[in-house]
Amino acid sequence: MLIISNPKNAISIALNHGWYSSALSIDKYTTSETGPNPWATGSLYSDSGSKFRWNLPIPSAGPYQVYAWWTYHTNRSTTVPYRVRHASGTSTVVVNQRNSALAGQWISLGKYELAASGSYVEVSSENGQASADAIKLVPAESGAEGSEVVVDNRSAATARSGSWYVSTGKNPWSSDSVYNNGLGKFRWTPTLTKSGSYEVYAWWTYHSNRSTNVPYSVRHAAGTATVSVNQRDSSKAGRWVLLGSFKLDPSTAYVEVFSENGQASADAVRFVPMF
Ligand SMILES: [Ca+2]
Repeated sequence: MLIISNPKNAISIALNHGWYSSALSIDKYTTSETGPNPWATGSLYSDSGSKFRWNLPIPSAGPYQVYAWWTYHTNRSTTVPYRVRHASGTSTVVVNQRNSALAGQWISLGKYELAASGSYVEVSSENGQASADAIKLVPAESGAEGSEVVVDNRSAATARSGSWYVSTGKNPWSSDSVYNNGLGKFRWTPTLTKSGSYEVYAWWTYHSNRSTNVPYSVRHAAGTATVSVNQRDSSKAGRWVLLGSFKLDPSTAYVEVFSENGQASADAVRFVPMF
């Protein structure tokens, strides 16, 4: 895993492979003195109309999970575009940097095939104030140790009871999400290669009819844990929300969501190995 930090930090940090490089261009981004929890020692921000680019020196072409870290401020834009230049073009991922719950941590921008040269990530303040802090790349060869696993509602590795309908909720993971107004449950079963501790995240979509008390249950190595979430809070929808860290056994692990307390959205779940 390599981590490329912003030039303010000067030192870029490499984990695991002892490899590092630094980021390149700054354009009208200034130091954010107040943004809490920067990666390393500081972050940058721009109020409008500027881009910040991290050039990605890729050790070898292939699939990578790309993550961004930014800092929170009340003036941040709620629609900050990150653009990922990958082997087959450029993809834009829009994030809400005014949501303090998402700042100061690694947020996935997705998985991309990256070429050995010319790959970059760019953040833009074209929609208002944007923070530029750090980018992390994790090689994502299938089954490689350290790879995260995402199971979407459209995956074959799901099961359901009750009536689940395609939702109009915005920002689904992948193509769509489903919801249930009656009694039902929806299960995602990951293909994990190794027992160990995983961070388990859920992604759902917002609708004003969603329940404020939607239970997810995580089947872990020692039993089942239930975590209830508020799916009527639009600031928590359309993104990864951490349900917790659990020791998972590949032969038993799954996540379920229940509509027993009112309308529930089922979209995707994500397992990030902590080893
Ligand atoms: Ca989905």
